[in-house]
Amino acid sequence: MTKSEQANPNTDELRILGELEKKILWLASWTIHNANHLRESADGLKVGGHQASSASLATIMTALYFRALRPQDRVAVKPHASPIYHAIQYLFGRQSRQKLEDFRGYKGAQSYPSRTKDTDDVDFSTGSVGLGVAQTLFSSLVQDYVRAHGWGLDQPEGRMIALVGDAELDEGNIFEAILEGWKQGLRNCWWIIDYNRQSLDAVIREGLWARYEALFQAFGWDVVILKYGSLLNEAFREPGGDRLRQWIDNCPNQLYSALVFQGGAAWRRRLLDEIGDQGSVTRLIEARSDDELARLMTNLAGHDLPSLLEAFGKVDHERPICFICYTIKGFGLPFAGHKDNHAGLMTPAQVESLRRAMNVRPGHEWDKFEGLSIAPAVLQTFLDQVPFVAGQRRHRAARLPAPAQLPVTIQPVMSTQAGFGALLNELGREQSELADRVVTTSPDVTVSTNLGPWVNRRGLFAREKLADTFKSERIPSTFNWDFSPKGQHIELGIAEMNLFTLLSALGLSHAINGERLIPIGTLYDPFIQRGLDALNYACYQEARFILVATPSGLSLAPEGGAHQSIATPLIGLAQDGLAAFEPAFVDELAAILAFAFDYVQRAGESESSERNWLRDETGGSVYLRLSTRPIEQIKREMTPELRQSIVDGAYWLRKPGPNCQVVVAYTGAVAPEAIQAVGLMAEDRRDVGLLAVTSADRLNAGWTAAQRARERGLVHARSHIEKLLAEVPSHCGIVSVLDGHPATLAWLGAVHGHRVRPLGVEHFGQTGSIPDLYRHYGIDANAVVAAAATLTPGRPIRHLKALP
Ligand SMILES: Cc1ncc(C[n+]2csc(CCOP(=O)(O)OP(=O)(O)O)c2C)c(N)n1
Ligand SMILES: [Mg+2]
Repeated sequence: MTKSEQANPNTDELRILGELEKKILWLASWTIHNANHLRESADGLKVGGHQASSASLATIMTALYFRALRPQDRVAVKPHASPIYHAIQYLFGRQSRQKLEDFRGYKGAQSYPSRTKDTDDVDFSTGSVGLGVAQTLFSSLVQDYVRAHGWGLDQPEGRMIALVGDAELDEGNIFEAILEGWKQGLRNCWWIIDYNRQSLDAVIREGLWARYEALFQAFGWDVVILKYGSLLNEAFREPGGDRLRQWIDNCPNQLYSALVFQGGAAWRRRLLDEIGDQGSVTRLIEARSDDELARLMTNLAGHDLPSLLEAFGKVDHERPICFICYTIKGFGLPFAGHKDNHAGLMTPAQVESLRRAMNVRPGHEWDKFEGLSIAPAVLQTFLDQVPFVAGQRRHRAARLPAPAQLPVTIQPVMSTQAGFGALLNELGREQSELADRVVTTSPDVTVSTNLGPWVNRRGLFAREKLADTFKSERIPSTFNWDFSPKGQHIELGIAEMNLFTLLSALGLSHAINGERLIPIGTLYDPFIQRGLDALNYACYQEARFILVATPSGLSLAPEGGAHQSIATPLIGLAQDGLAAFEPAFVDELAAILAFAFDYVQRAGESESSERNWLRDETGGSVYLRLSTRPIEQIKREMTPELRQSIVDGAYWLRKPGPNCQVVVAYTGAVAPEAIQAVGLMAEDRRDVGLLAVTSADRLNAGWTAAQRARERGLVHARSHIEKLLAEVPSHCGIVSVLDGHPATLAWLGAVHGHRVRPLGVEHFGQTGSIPDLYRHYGIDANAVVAAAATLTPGRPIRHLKALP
């Protein structure tokens, strides 16, 4: 086929596409109606369905999926176009009728396209608006990264495409992404804006398209505005057409929407009122019936297959493109254009009339080609030859061998953050496949999170080489800031949302590009909250990465009060798909990082492992909460048993005796305070135990899973924490302590019914030295001893100083 044949389909093909467009609109409407009908009769609840949002994209998605897309392209579909997406996949034979019947129900097709929960080949999940859009941009960058390293060159380059709601563009993360895309030389990315001028609540501001146009152009994107369809363009060429065009161009969004809703007679009245005395334009209007006039006036390019196919087909470059497609929310449905249509559902009578208009007989609603004017065999042959479904779309990549132990030189006094820098430095020195596949990234905190030594060894990534001028000018500097296509660090601007979205894209490379990467992202712990929705999104898509957050808690004392993080350990505990660790010592960190390199690559389907009742075969992402506080390291041999316990979440640093009265359970940087407190109590409380908790998250997850297993009849299921606490006598009290919210460890008492006094941080903001702050917030050795004295009866603990 020549370029122009590709761009312009013949009339037969256009007819087929028109029929398919009708069919997906019907199937999506029926899916929503049917699901609601079933729900309503069962429990009286309606579930919404976003028919209007879906219909808005029906033509664009017809043009894309049935013609313009190639198997290597990846698409983030606007959340509310999910019914249209599933209908398309149903026609391709990749979605079952059962799942459509169960739309929005248990195990049915998902309300919003889901990469993990849907079974019909969703490329990127969407739902929280703005995130899927940015994901496509970062996926383009990751594709470039992979290819620049010489991997995946046997695969064709794909386009990363987002179908974007116009109100979705209010989300700030989109603009953060655009800026980053410009810095990184974005290519092969299309954003197709469904410019229906409606959001959830209302009709949007006038003239937004012009702001979008200027904005995208400013960041190096091509902008293609698709406003009028072929019918309107033809009418504009008729006598009086200019006047009609002027009228539409000036028509406010609200009025246009209202007339769309009201239909042909209202269009005629309004047009004749406003421009009817102007000669030839009157004839242009009068020459059309009400229906024809309504068809003409709603013939926007976003609902005009020839315009869309031409625009998509003629792209012959890799620059990023923003298509602004004028559409009508609810196009083809009775509530088209109505400003309240977002959650609108069709009444049974409206569904009946749509059924009649679509020639669908009762009982044949799910028949693929029911009511279409083209022979089923012809339609099926066409569908079988659609380019999009002609190739493999999901890839797999082999697992890289990860060593059980990572080399590192441990200084006598060291912070976990320094340990992390040293571990990566050693990794960067080695030649191994794993080290070559590691890609680090950081939002302008590369140096302050200790990635500097690694970056010095492995370089920064850019598609074009860029030398460090300080180096070429021979100005001494600790860091070598050379960019090259072989570099392994992607330096980002400060926006944390971009960090998480990039991690999401890097962490899906094995499935999208067929090339495995081991992404490591660093940031300051408190800023996890800045990007939390994007982190959650990355986990929901099952992207795999290692997140290193440092400094954290009060222990960053000199950095100031505003940056103290309290809630992040609870995020670590609660976030699905993310195993959170907070080691105190560098040898623990080495064991955890080695585990993480393997864990992020796992993809087993099996249930909890019987050893610790965690989802260890399934794998996931990893969050390391680290500290800048240098603490005295323990000289010890790392045995396989100790390594396993560290990874499972806890071990006895001092095992309690049979008469134990107090256990101190600590996490992270407060280890010296916990150790000191145990020493201070030793004379006045018997057999004091010291439990090092390296992962409250994994302990808690294992405990929960083991309980559930027992409730299912597996009476011997025991989790790691249950085994650790099994020998602790029931009269013993537990004082838990961490530089984070006390609830992180408070649940330990529920495991075997021990009383717990959880210490931690509930307020923040005070500056000071670490001793000042630990005393102020009550997580120093004195606070631990005071808690133990109150919790456990016995003689006064002599070393307890008066608390200030
Ligand atoms: C982060 C986030 N905030 C709010 C919502 C709720 N919400 C869903 S759709 C929508 C408006 C969408 O408007 P637009 O993007 O123009 O799509 P349309 O409905 O016009 O198809 C809102 C506010 C959401 N899904 N995600
Ligand atoms: Mg909209």
